[in-house]
Order: sequence, then C-alpha cells, then structure tokens
Amino acid sequence: MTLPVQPDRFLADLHKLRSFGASGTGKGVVRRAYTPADLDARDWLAEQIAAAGLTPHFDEMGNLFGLAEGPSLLMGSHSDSQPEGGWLDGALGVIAALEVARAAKEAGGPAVSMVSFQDEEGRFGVTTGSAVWSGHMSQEAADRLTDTDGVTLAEARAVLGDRVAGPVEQGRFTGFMEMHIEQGPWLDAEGDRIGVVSDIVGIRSMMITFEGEQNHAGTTPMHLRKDAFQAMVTFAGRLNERFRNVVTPSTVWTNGHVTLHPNATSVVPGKVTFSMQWRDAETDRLGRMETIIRDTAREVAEETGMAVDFGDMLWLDPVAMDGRLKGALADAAEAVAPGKWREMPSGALHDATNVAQHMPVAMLFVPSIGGISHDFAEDTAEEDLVTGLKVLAGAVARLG
Ligand code: HGY
Ligand code: MN
Ligand code: MN
Repeated sequence: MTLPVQPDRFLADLHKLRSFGASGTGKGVVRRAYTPADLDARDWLAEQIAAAGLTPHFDEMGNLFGLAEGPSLLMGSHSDSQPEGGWLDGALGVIAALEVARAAKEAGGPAVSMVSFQDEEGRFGVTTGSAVWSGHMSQEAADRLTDTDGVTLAEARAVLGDRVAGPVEQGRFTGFMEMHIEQGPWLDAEGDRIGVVSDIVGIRSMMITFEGEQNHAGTTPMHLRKDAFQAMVTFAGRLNERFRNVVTPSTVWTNGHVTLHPNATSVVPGKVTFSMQWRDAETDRLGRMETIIRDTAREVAEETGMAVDFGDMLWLDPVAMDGRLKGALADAAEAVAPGKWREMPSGALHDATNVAQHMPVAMLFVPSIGGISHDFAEDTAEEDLVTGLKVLAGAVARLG
C-alpha cells in the first residue's frame, strides 16, 4: 500500500506557512509562541485541517491538533520559531503531517491525526506545549514561567481566547512520528538524504545570577570591585576546564542569554543573570555536570564576595525511539533512498521526547544545508524535503 501524498501541495503549504512572520531576511521567520504571527499561522493551519476532513482542536496551551476519528497515529511538530528562526524548524514536521493525514484521509485510511505543539522553542520553557500536554509539567507550573521580558505564560496564552476547546486524551493515539530537519552537519556533509533517529539527547537548563556591587566605573579601584560580569566570565572559563574530564565530544553546554545590570558603559555591573544549558545522551553525565556547575558558581561567588542564586532547573531526560516505528521508517528510507540513509542520534530536542511518556515515538531527519539552524539562513533542498515526505508516508503505509 502507498499513500498518495502530493509533493506540490506539501511544498505550497510549507511556503504559505513561511509567510506568517516572514523575516524579510532570506527564508527566515519570526514566529514566537503566542505572538500575532504565531496565532495567524495556527488559525490558517486550523482551516487547512478542517479542509482535509480532520477536526481542528486547540487545547489550553494552544497546541493545535487535527483529529481523525477513532484510534489514530499522531504526527507533527511545532510551528512557533526561535527569535531569529528558520522556515523549516518545526514547520516541516507540521506540514508533512498535514499532507500525510490529508492523503490518508483521501485514500480511506489509515487514520492519521496531526499536531502543531506550542512553544517548542522555549519562549517560556523547554518544549513547553508538549511538556504540559504530556504531564511532564503542570499547567500551573508552566503558567508561572516568564519570557525574557518578564511576561508570564499565563498572560501570553490568554490571547487564545475562545479558540480553546479543552484537553485532548493521549490514549486516543497509537504512536507519534515527527519529521524534522537535522539541524546539524552530518547528512549534508556526508551525502545521506535521510536520518532515522535512534535517540534524543537529554537537557538541563537554568538561570544563574551573580549579585555583586554596582559602582562608578571611573573611581572604583579594580581590587575593590564586585563586578558581576567578571564573575560570569570567570565561572564560564573555569567550567570549561572542569568539564574536560567529564564530557564526551557530543556533550554541549551554552550560555545563550545574558542580562547585565544596569548594562551601562560607565557603571561596574552589580548583577548578571544568564542561562546555563547543557545536553548529553546520558542522564548520569547530566547529573555530574550539574554538580560541577553549582560547585563552580558557589566557589566563584565566595572568592569574589558575591551572592549567587540558581533558578528552577528545567529538564528532559534522553529518550530512545520505538523499535517498531523506527523499523518502519528505516524500511521506507531504504525503499525511497536506497543506501542513502543512516541511523543517528538527535542532538536537538524535540516534542517527541515528551510524547514518548505516553506512546511509542520515532523521528526522521532530512539534511540541513551547511548544518545551519536557529538562524534565518536555515534551509534544505526541496528535493530532500520531498524525499522525507515520501519516507514518512511510506512508514505510515507500512504500519497500516
Ligand atoms: O533547542 C532545541 O533543541 C529545540 O530546537 N528547541
Ligand atoms: Mn524544532
Ligand atoms: Mn528549534
């Protein structure tokens, strides 16, 4: 059995989704969760879902489902973006799911539902929409999260208004498949067309604050300063050294967001708050890194007479993909792109991590040109996008 997916219709929808929040720089998009561009995109998507004969359904978080009747296979990803996002990160998996669900409906089966999760890119948390849907995080805890401007998630999601139809039961789905761009260099560099994901890495993330003493940048001698920026730099450098004995070449850590107070040229900064995120395939190693982070930050604070504060830690453990779903993807990959696919881990996070708490999950990658993502420059050859769609449809047909 094959599913009659239509590549032209799929590509046209993918380009249409890009028009919501198009950055004007290359193919990039700015579609942060709950902003007007995100809501306009979701409203358009809900129309496409209805036109495909599925039932559009928003839950309390703004996750948008396209529901088939009865038990069904769920497919999808997210349609929110990073502050400077690419056009495919998340969007590809959502539109591929729409096309496969639509084709399955046209073919009279199998039953396929779809979803666009909300805030996967973490304006507020980490994969927030699927974290709440799966029960990994309570709605109350999520509502207290704030973005970098201090807006709470509770305030932001109020814009959903009467779109919200209520919860969606996890038990109605038999499994979850997510297609995504690789967002790394391997497929593109080594000429493979498809990656069948083996595991998704785990992540830990928290905010750290050093508080010293704000003072005049001309009159305060260096030895009397309690400069919060210097504390952060010392911490970051020392951490790199201390991690050396613990990490592998695949372990990553990032200080991606920094707020310096008062952030003025002639003032010794009294306070710095920054994000500390680390990722690895092993839960144990994530734990050892946490101990080093906390110990090193406390040590730097003590040496410099400053206070240190750790925010709540957001976490997701590493997750292995389901053997049966992964096997269907591998068989379909071999049929569509013989000898041009590989099994590989995912260093990026995905909604599939949360969904795995309730059902078997699997993921499929297509190449990212130059390995670039989380940037306006992110792109994939359209031929590869279509190859991915065909593999996804082939897997669904095999699962029946
Ligand atoms: O950060 C991640 O891995 C995901 O793209 N949000
Ligand atoms: Mn993504
Ligand atoms: Mn992303």
